[in-house]
Formats: sequence, structure tokens, C-alpha cells
Amino acid sequence: MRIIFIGPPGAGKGTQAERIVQTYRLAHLSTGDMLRAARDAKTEIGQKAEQYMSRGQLVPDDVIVAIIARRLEEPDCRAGYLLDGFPRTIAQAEALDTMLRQKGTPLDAVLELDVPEEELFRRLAGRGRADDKPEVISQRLVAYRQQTAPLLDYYAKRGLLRKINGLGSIEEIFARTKTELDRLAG
Ligand code: B4P
Repeated sequence: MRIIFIGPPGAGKGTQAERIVQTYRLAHLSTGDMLRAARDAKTEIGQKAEQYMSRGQLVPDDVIVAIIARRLEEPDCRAGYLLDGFPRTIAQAEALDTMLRQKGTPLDAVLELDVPEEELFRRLAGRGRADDKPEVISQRLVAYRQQTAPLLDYYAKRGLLRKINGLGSIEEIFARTKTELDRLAG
């Protein structure tokens, strides 16, 4: 299976992704995790990315697309993968479409994790990562509304979008996600 996970910051993509990749034996491709690892390793890309992440802005498309293009070539992606936090802009989605067309490996589904904004603030305040300060969260939500939300329509038009209610316990949300994925695998 080749799946994309879309949702606002703090919706719980990373949390659910861990369970999905274990259950369905998929590679977990989280651009947020990759950028944080690059930042902690103090690579050139990591240091550049940190300037954007710490302000709640998206890292430039060319940087992210290059990271994903390289990652998709790795052998563990052949059996399927979950893209967690990528694409986040229409330009990234178009670049992904081109890559997948060239490989002849189309997407199976795009899962949207739907969570209201008040709940996002509550969850992120509880996590307390460096980019979870209230003013940075607000900026990340602006970036989501302006740059990422248009992807919902982009994938709905292609018949790939499945909306999942992201309110409830982690287990309840995973059960809903599993229902969608089992239907696809079915
Ligand atoms: P990400 O790392 O993708 O993080 P996120 O959207 O903030 O979090 P996620 O939805 O995964 O939430 P989580 O499970 O952790 O992005 C960080 C930054 O990286 C971006 O702002 C951007 O700068 C950059 N970036 C990444 N990808 C990019 C791209 N493609 N293009 C450009 N820039 C990019 O859950 C959040 C909290 O909620 C946790 O504390 C969790 O325990 C809690 N939680 C989860 N589920 C819950 C539930 N059901 N109930 C209660 N709490 C819950």
C-alpha cells in the first residue's frame, strides 16, 4: 500500500502512523522526523530547515522534494509506505505525482485526519516541542490553512481522499483508520 497522511499540526499523524506502519508493515516516511534528525545532526539541510521550523513555516519545497525523492529509492519502500507530513503544498503533490508516474506506482489513498483547532492547541501545548509555543502553533495553522488544506480538494478530485474523525482516544482513531485501510486492502 502507498498512502499519504494529511492533517493539521498536532492532529496525531505521527502517533497514528506508528501504529499503521507496524500493522501493515509499511515504511514510515515522516518529513518532520527527517528534518528534526537533520537538525540534530547539524547537517547543512538541517540547519537551513530549522530556521523555518522554529518560526512555524514550511521548509522550501525543493529541499523537501529532494529528501523524499532520495528516500523513495530505498529498498524498504518497495513493499509500500506511509507518507506522514508530505506533501504539504500543491507543488510537493505535483512533484510526487511526477515521481510516482515515472515509477509506475500510483497512490492507493490519502487519509485526512480531521481535528478541530481548539483540540490541536490543547494537544500541542501538552507535547511541548520547541515549535509548540502558542505563537508558533498559530503560524503553523496559518501555513496549514493556506498551503496544505488545498491538497484536500486536489486529492478528492482524484478520488483518493478518505476523511477520518481524529477526535477520541488514540485506539478509537486507529480503529477508524484500520477500517478504511482494510477496505482498501480488501
Ligand atoms: P511534523 O513533524 O509533521 O509534525 P506535526 O504536524 O506538528 O504533528 P503530528 O500531526 O504528527 O502530531 P503528533 O502525532 O506528534 O511537522 C513539523 C514541522 O516540520 C512543520 O511545521 C514544518 O516546518 C516542517 N515540515 C515537515 N514536513 C514538511 C513538508 N512536507 N514541507 C515543508 N515543511 C515540512 O501528535 C501531537 C500531540 O498530540 C502529541 O503530543 C500526541 O501525544 C498527542 N495526541 C495524538 N493523538 C491524540 C489523541 N487521540 N488524543 C489526545 N492527544 C493526542
